Amino acid sequence: MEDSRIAMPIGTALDRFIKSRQEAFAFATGELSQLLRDIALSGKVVNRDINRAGLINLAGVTGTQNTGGEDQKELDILANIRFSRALTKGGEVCAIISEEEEEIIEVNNNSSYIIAIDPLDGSSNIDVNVSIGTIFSIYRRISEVGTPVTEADVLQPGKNQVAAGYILYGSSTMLVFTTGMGVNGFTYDPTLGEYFLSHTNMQIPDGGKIYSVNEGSYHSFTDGVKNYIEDCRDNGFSGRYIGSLVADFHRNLLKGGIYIYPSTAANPTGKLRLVYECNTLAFIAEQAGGLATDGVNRIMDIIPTDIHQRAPFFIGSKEMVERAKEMIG
Ligand code: AHM
Ligand code: MG
Repeated sequence: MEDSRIAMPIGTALDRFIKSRQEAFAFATGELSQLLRDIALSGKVVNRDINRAGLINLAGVTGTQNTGGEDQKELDILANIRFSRALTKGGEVCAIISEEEEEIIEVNNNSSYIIAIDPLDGSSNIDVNVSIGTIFSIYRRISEVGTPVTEADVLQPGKNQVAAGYILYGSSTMLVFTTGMGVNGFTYDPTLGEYFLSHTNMQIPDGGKIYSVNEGSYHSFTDGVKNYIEDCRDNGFSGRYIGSLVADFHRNLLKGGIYIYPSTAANPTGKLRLVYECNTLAFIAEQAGGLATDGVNRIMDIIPTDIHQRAPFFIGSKEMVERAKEMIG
């Protein structure tokens, strides 16, 4: 089998990259490749919506709330529709778990994959022109193809992911993903309507000088978390917090750093969702040489009991996450 970690040249088009990876798998049926293509295409559509949001009255709140009781924005709902429609029509998944839907959406029982997705993360930044993202995880079903999806299919630990990625709608739009053979990043060229490989085999530095946490909640952190933040300050690290998980994570991936969303008074079990936020980024972080923990357990070892459950989250450069775990433990 070809070593598919061999870097492809910068500028390789996404489609070509996916095809070459598919050929490296003896068992590949092409379903996963098509699924990645569907996600990439929906990302283009959402990117277009975001770019025009201020012009077409898409930036406001809808008056409705999502599964976690958070206000939904027009774009949250639109992005959910865009991805759900493409994934349903594409037919490569048997079920969709979405942050915007209370229940699992059952799609095509003859498909092998399950997708968990936060269609548009960083809601508070949607209407102020700040970076936001899409986060997705893909699992292979455990139950037999052709039968209804089971609880065991949708409550798999993160270590079972076969692919995971995010789209960052930032100063440029990027798709970053892993299929368990390293992490690669593709930059979207809007003039050509195509993603091109721009970051090959991404590695997060072992150490870093950036810590990302909402310090407004400092008073409700545990002493251990407070001590770790003090430690970052004593070391002269920079505080950088956008408030969009994908954007904060992406910066730390490139530069080295730690992102923290611990338990708080408002969110006693953390705010971020295990299945379609924490696990996704944990897979990417580990593939890039980093770590992700809830403070005690490796994120990807946790067996979910609910598709929307939350977890405290510490993710980023290996040495920083290890130090944080040591100090909060
Ligand atoms: P969302 O899924 O409702 O957008 O919430 C997740 C977001 C993350 O992107 C971000 O890191 C975090 O919530 C910010 O929360 P806070 O405003 O409490 O700091
Ligand atoms: Mg979210």
